[in-house]
Amino acid sequence: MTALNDILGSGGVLTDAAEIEPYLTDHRHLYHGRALTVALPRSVDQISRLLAYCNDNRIGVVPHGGNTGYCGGATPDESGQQIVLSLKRLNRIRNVDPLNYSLIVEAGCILADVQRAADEADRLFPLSLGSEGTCQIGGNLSTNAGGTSVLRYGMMRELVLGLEVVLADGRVLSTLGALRKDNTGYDIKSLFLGAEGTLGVITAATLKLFSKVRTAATAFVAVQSVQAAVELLARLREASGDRVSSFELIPRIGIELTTRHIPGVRDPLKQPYEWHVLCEVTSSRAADRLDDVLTESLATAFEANLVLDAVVAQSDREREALWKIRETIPEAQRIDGASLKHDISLPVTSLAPFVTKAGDWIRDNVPDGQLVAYGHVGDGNLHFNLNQVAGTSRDVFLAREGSIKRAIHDIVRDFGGSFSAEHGIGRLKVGELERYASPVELDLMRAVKRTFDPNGILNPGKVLRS
Ligand code: 2HG
Ligand code: ZN
Repeated sequence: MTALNDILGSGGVLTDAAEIEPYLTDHRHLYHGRALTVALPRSVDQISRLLAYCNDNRIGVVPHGGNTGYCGGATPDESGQQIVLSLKRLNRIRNVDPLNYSLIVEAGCILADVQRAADEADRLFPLSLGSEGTCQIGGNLSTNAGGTSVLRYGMMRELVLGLEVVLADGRVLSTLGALRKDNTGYDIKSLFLGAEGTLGVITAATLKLFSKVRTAATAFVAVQSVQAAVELLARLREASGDRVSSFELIPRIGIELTTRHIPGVRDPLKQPYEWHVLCEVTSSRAADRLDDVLTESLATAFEANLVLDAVVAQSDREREALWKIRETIPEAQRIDGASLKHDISLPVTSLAPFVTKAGDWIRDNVPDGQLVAYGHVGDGNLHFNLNQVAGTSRDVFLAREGSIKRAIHDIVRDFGGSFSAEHGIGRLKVGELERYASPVELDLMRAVKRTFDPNGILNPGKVLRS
């Protein structure tokens, strides 16, 4: 402890059990660990010295951001021998360069603060997630976060120009240069994105900015089927000149859950439908008539029997009300009872047959589970979740998690999809990675891990078994 105090200075090491407690449980309360201590460094140099010390003494280090992850990636194990490394004090915006369309931020910056900094410079940082008021950029980078504007701007990986990373032995790798072109050998930085702190600790990043959105058109649309949603997206992309920024699937049950549990949510359509999409088209040109583009596309899709009904938001208030339905589905699911989550992705062409096949399997095999399939249909990413049916046993439902997950993920694999689209691996999906990644991929991943972290001190047991 003396060594840690020397490195981190006064207030840099938490010792009080009550202060440490919030760092020991993940967002979904799947895991509860113990920790030697929580380190709160204020500088890259302190992190560098801390990691060198931990590497020499074989102490596991668990990087910790806003703790909003879904897979337990930021929670220490039960040994009580690991140090939680909170990045929250590294939260400076180092530079904003509107002409280069870039900014440099530290890992502990809250995503919403980064969005605000971009906005103040008349630019857009487009990553957008339900947890944006709490999650930190370091976590977004380390989990390669997705969200609701991936369709237009890509996942976090695609928004990065450079990184600053502290390696396991304390050396600092800095590639913060704001270059859009840099073909100088292997793209080392890309390995840290989505690595969940198992290869190094990201301390800062140079991120891409875009032109600020000046006009948006948003519609809530009842569609004939999941296939109709996919076809509508293709039409809308073409009609809008590829300016669709969000295209989210919402099932009937999503509306029922949110109207039941979230104050102020109501179904914007006059009668109930089975499937809906919330879609948004945006432009940096204030004069663009996006409402017209959207309305015309919806009208022709109505004639083609893809669309059954629709409302187009007429004000910011109406737009926010439509988004609230989508954004509060996870919260409504949580309030409603136990749920099983499957963050899956497929080529959009396979979505409809997958939903039919996996939906049939659930109907036939999980009588106490209700399918709640929603999400980023434009990216081929569905949150193919199950909620416990009211009046059934929570324990009996949750006890079947393993076999249900296996069956659904096997169907996903048969359709050429992924068992983790945007939530990562963490501790939760280590077994899934072992099952679904090819032996070649696993060999390479293990070799990379050995090279970057030969003593296995970086987030042990996450992504790969330690
Ligand atoms: C979302 O898209 C999040 O709302 C959470 O990724 C999904 O709770 C979930 O399953
Ligand atoms: Zn999502």
